[in-house]
Amino acid sequence: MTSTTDIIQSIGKGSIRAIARALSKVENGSSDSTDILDKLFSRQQGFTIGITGPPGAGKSTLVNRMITRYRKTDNSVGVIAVDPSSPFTGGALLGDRIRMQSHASDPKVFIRSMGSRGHLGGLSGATRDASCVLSAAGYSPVIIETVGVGQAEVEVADLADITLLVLVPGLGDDVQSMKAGIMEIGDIIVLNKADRNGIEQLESYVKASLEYMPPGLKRPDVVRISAVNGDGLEDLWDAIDRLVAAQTVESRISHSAVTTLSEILKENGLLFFEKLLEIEYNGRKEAEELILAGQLSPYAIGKKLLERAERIFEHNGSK
Ligand SMILES: Nc1nc2c(ncn2[C@@H]2O[C@H](COP(=O)(O)OP(=O)(O)OP(=O)(O)O)[C@@H](O)[C@H]2O)c(=O)[nH]1
Ligand SMILES: [Mg+2]
Repeated sequence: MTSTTDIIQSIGKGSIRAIARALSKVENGSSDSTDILDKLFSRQQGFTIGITGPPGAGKSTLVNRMITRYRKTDNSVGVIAVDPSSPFTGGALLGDRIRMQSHASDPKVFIRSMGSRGHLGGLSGATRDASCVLSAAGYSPVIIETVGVGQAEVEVADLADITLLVLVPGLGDDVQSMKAGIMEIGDIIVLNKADRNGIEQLESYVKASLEYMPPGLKRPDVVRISAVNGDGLEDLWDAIDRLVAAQTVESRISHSAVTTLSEILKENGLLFFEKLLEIEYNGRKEAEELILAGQLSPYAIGKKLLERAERIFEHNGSK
């Protein structure tokens, strides 16, 4: 199994090996990954659920519950475990922790840990592409678990069709210090560990914070659960189902088309200008040295590269 066509055909037949192969290719940004994604993009049928929140909030425990829930209706479930803190080991720990749980031997559950590796678009680009592969392979939902509350998580929110922000009692300063905007990344704010003390305070705090959301933005649902003992999960599933029902395959694809195109423009732009940098200055390192030596500013270099690009377009007869 080597050619893109073979891989695409095998994915169509549900070959786990082909899916794993395609995932490695997109994760590493290998040269044929674009062709694979090109063929798969419009085949995406399912929906994606992003789950984010601080370390230890119970995200994986919730993912496990969610897998059980969707397996009851015979959905195939994909899970991408993202760990922004380890770009090279690819969040292996995270994935292992999930894997150890009850679904590891179920052939209709595909769990993958994700690192940014060679992908031009970094971790979020790699996650976006992996999610495209799994969704086109028939997994629905594709669940994306990301640790933390920062830029990487906002990017996940942008990527997923539905986003859950998981908070827990006792975060104290962590929650207090979260940027106000963080509350806006979740379609649903899940208050987990409701079996613990402090859940009341957390709920009051979260609801009070939501009062300050800018007008016009949709207020997220707030649902209390205990992922460990199962309390509140039915309410959470209802909240998710309502959001899913408000979307269509077309609305999801069109959202994905807009965000993916915009990221690909950035990624390609970077490639293009890195090449020009190579031509004009022997690459990024030498350009940086010129800047550090005080000979050129980054602005002068940027301007020079744009001028160079314009000359190329003129030479090729731009429209
Ligand atoms: N008391 C209680 N503990 C819970 C609940 N949900 C999860 N836990 C526990 O919290 C700990 C962390 O759970 P995980 O599911 O690994 O949390 P996570 O958010 O995936 O953690 P990272 O991936 O490391 O960020 C485990 O010991 C869970 O058993 C809950 O509802 N109540
Ligand atoms: Mg986890």
